[in-house]
Amino acid sequence: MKIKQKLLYLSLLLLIPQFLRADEVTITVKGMVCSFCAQGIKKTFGKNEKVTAVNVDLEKKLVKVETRDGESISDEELRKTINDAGYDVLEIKREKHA
Ligand SMILES: [Cu+2]
Repeated sequence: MKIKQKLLYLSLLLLIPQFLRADEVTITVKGMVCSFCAQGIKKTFGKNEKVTAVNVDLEKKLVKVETRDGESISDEELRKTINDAGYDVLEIKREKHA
């Protein structure tokens, strides 16, 4: 391989994970106490086309939201979604995953 090609190949390898990265956010929700609450929150997030998965842990009051590859969801947007569903956000934890 020529040096130029090598460099191009290398930079592509470095760039790809950036594009494929998605958000994985865990939200602690105040007032979410039963499966109806959980369904309501899931439904509200379901309207967001960036969101690919919503999982609820009722016991721990956690809502875990995952986005499409290359998409991210802001704290503000998360708060708004939870508020629209009728609940309050206590905490937002996020991790990027490939
Ligand atoms: Cu409820």
